[in-house]
Amino acid sequence: MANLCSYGWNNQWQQLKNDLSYNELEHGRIISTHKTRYDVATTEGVLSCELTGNILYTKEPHEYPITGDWVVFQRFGELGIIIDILPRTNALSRKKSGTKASVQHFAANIHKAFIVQSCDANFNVRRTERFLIQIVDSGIIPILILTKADLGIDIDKLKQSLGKIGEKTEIFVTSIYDIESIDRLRKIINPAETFIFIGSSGVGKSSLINRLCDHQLLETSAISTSTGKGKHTSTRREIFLLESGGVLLDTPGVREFGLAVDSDDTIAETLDIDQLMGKCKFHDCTHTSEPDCAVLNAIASGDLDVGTYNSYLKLKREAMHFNETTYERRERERQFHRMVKEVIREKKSRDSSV
Ligand SMILES: Nc1nc2c(ncn2[C@@H]2O[C@H](COP(=O)(O)OP(=O)(O)OP(=O)(O)O)[C@@H](O)[C@H]2O)c(=O)[nH]1
Ligand SMILES: [Mg+2]
Ligand SMILES: [Zn+2]
Repeated sequence: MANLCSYGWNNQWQQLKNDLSYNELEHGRIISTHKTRYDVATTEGVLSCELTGNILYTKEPHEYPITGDWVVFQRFGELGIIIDILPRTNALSRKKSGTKASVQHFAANIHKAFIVQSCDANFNVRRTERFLIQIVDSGIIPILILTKADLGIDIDKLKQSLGKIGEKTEIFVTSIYDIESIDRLRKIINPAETFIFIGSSGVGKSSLINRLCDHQLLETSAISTSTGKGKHTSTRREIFLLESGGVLLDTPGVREFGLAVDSDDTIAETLDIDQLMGKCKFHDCTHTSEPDCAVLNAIASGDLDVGTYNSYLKLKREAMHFNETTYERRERERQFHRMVKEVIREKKSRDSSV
């Protein structure tokens, strides 16, 4: 019987489960999601689960379980039915690509996020900022990892180019060919904490996880009753366990981000220009053309990097656009619900007058 504490189950989760009166149900953690099926780590290995009709018909698809969620389920032979999702401590989200802005959550209940970039052409300060803002805004602690240090690139120069964000965030330099660099990283992965690896395709996220896992649980998903073939399928695992107890997430959702933040405060704070902003002459200064703008003055005097400033304007525009479209969508939904209620009311009054 596997101990779910290694997946991060603890007294707080147990308490939450009790408070919601789910004592009769089993619990488990989502280790990967498929279209209509979820692989759940349970006390008896990985169980293939589906959603109860209640979730399917009362929740929106963006409220369905995601990797990292703790769920309660009922077992029916080789299949589980997910009854509910325990309230998340946090979730990482991104803006769904396409014209309409809508948030897509892709990983839940995370303590720390590793922003992974390789020491080659992939390294990009602006991308680092984008990842950093989304992570901080989600209430997750960020850590920077520079991989492929063996490629012979000037690491100090790379670190310098990160400017203020490099000073504020812990940075690890790794190579899969340098065991000590992996050991240093392993030391900060605490037992029972959940870590997510974020970064573009090819930067070495999976390679790092492979090196960090001294021991990997080999499990196969349950026999598929939905296809009736009774065949073992291998699990596309997105959660990995370290022997020391750390839980590592490697999900495909993390490769590109569209900014999905509610206010631009996190953007200014992360880019370290929030204090400057407080010194502008006008309290509603847009920092673009106003006289006595502390931000523009700092650029002129060389105290603020113009690249950081441009990044701030761009990300702020993106966040603003995201919020407008989210607002419009919510408004449309509200109007639709109002209309439905009206129709029901009219029908009821017609029925009662017959
Ligand atoms: N030289 C060098 N190559 C590395 C290192 N780490 C990973 N690689 C190589 O980089 C390539 C991509 O590594 P992956 O671990 O698959 O990258 P990933 O970030 O998981 O990519 P996706 O799963 O597509 O998001 C592979 O060919 C690795 O062998 C490293 O430290 N040094
Ligand atoms: Mg990978
Ligand atoms: Zn200003």
